[in-house]
Amino acid sequence: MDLIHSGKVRDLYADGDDLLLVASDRVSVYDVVLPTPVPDKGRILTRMSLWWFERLADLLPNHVISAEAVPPEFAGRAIRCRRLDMVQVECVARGYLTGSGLKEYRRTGTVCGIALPDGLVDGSRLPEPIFTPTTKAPQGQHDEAITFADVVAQEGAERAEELRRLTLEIYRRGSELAAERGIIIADTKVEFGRAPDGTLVLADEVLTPDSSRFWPAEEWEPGRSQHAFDKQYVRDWAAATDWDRRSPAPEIPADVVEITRARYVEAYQRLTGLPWS
Ligand code: Q0Q
Repeated sequence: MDLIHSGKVRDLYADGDDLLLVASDRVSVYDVVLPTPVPDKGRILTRMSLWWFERLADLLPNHVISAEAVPPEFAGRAIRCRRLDMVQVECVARGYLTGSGLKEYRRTGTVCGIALPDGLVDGSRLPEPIFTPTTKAPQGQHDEAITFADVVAQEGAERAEELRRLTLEIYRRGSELAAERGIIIADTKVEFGRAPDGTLVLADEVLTPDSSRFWPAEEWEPGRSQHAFDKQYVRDWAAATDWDRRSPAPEIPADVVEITRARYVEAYQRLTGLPWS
């Protein structure tokens, strides 16, 4: 088993012809990995991805081979998956305006070349969800927003249209189900690969708090930055310290770790309706 990609909170191993996508208990805020793990985070997000893969299987195939056939040390927080030819586009859908999209909107009135109404603020709900793709920047660099025309130039019109359609449909299904359970999924990033026959396959993780912005619906208030369902307690704690937000970060206090773990458990239970065990 060889480590072929190491991300901030996930690792990818080659195991024969297959891959192992392993989720850690690490948490990253302000793009810095914190030194204190949040117990069960990797298992909770892995199980959340698997739950979504099942619910999206009628829409498109996914890369999951097995969630059980993984090394014991990764039990419950790894997925054995098919090795795919990954599409070199970060496929993002946004239902709300914040983060890099808000910055671009404030400069240009558009996001990825899509004109938006005047007067939108941080956290505004968009008239309808939009496809806002980015490049896949190398580790440590920021992904660059690109237009749909750029995706067409890179992938061809038919494939670009399919990427947009599937990304928006995945977001629509996820955000509608989450909203019924009191969670706003403001935006999400999905990754696709191509199977040997050219079919698009849903890969990576899907509709998790690491690949998406999860906001508690009851606290939504456009005009200010929204509270992240999962990371807000860590962010609030960090803001109350003198940490300069650069690595290395200080250890997270035990009570903040426990609250954060409980938020991941609550997100899982509210979304899936299943008890976390
Ligand atoms: C693949 N990644 C993500 C990543 C750093 C994971 C490559 N089925 C696949 C997948 C998947 N999933 C990948 N490649 C080929 N086939 C996933 C972005 C990056 C750590 C973990 N990179």
